[in-house]
Amino acid sequence: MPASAPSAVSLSRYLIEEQRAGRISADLRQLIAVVARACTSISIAVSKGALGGVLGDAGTGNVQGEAQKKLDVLSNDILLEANAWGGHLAACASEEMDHSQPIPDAYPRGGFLLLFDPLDGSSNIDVNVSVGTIFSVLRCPDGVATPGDEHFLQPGREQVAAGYCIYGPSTMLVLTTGNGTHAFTLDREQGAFVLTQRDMRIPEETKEFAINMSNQRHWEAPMQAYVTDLLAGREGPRGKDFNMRWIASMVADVHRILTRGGIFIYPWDRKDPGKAGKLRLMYEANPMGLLVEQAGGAASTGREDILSLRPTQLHQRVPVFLGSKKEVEAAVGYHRAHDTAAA
Ligand code: AHM
Ligand code: MG
Repeated sequence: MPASAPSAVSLSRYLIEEQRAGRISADLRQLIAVVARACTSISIAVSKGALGGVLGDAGTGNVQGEAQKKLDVLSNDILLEANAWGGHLAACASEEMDHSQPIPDAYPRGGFLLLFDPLDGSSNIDVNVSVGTIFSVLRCPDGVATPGDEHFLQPGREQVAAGYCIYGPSTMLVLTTGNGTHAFTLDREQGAFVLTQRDMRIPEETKEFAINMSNQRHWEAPMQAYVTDLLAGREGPRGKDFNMRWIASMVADVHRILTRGGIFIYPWDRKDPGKAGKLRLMYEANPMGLLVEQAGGAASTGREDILSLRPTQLHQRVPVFLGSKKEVEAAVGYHRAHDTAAA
């Protein structure tokens, strides 16, 4: 290595420098370090595949009525156990648990609330496609000794940190503490995350969209109109050809968008009209929304900014449009035009 080459910046060093600059507290730094360690353990379990005996269904269901995979349950346990005793957290909530759990009485409670989807995209585990962990950190309201679900119901703008860890060909942690979105790659030999992309930026414009097209017939009118125009390509009103990608693993689709731009959409549909969408606000849309906004992109329900929504339930679902800013604005424009004409 030439003498002038900068030495690698580990996640620990990055976090300490953020703390020294007064942008994060020591407690938040330690909390993120614990989450990153738990993600390293999940990465090891995921990468063992069939050899680890962890593939397949756990034979249980979660609060959303979805079958749990063994790795969903294992990842949830790893995150809970790692975060129980550090003293930085007051409570945890997870896609895999009906209600939030306060830190057990045996341990000191800290000032933060942690939400996570321990293994997002878990239907992809058995086919060896990238999956990931998504997390969001909120402050525990002052004076609350034993937090309950209601204390988690804060708008996404209140997040003090958000991130995901993607278990793909390499394991990467993508993190924001409100000062840009940064990517760290796991050095498996050293067991440490190394900063590999500072300040990720999503191009404002894109020619790539991500959506599960098989739901098309269930979408509402403005979604039909928007996607019809994307598919019309160069000859249509958008005047350019679009490409489509759908991994069915939000972490992998969002990682692609943070890397090269695009729009990710999971809209409301009529398949299950009682549900506001498929994805969950508190531990999927909000953390991804903050990461994307911090990288210069946008996150919307099609009608409102995701990060401004006032949550009403821990496991609330929400339509999601996120990624390249101008493309999200275009999709929002179709909804606005439709709603105005209908008014
Ligand atoms: P999960 O949290 O139960 O894994 O579900 C969320 C996943 C996302 O990762 C992905 O974007 C979406 O579900 C895929 O849904 P579909 O199978 O309808 O395409
Ligand atoms: Mg999930």
